Amino acid sequence: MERTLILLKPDAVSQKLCGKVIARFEEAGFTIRGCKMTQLTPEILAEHYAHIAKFPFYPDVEEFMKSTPVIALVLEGEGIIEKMRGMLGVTDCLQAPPGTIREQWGSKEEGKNKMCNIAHASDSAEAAEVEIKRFFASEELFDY
Ligand code: FUP
Repeated sequence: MERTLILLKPDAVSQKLCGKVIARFEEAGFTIRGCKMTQLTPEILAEHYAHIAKFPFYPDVEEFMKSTPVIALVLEGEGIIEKMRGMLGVTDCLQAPPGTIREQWGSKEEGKNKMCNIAHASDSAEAAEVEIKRFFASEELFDY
């Protein structure tokens, strides 16, 4: 069993799409191990997005990701990291395949199409371990 860290981004929260997105995860058979709403800060974003901090679009990403609280989830399932990235589609919502979450609900507006893409998901098992620890204390994760 594998775990991944999901962030439902401000575009999902403000468009009231969180329930629909979480329903897709549950329909796929994934188990919710942790769930919270949290306001991201510049400090946690600088950690989470260290790999893009050098790019000129980073200030826009920071501003967007702070614009409303986000919903953080830890989900579990067999091969969930690959399956989840398949369900979301690629970063650019204009390139995301039909039927994916980003194609269905992400922004198709030029300049927002790579940023307002509904959800973050960990891109490897190593990243998931670090990201889960970043957002959840051990007592906030549940085996049941
Ligand atoms: P992803 O793994 O799909 O979240 O994508 P990345 O780690 O490559 O990108 C991190 C964040 O930067 C995403 F929220 C989208 C944003 N981004 C842009 O805004 N513009 C770009 O050209 C690339 C990424």
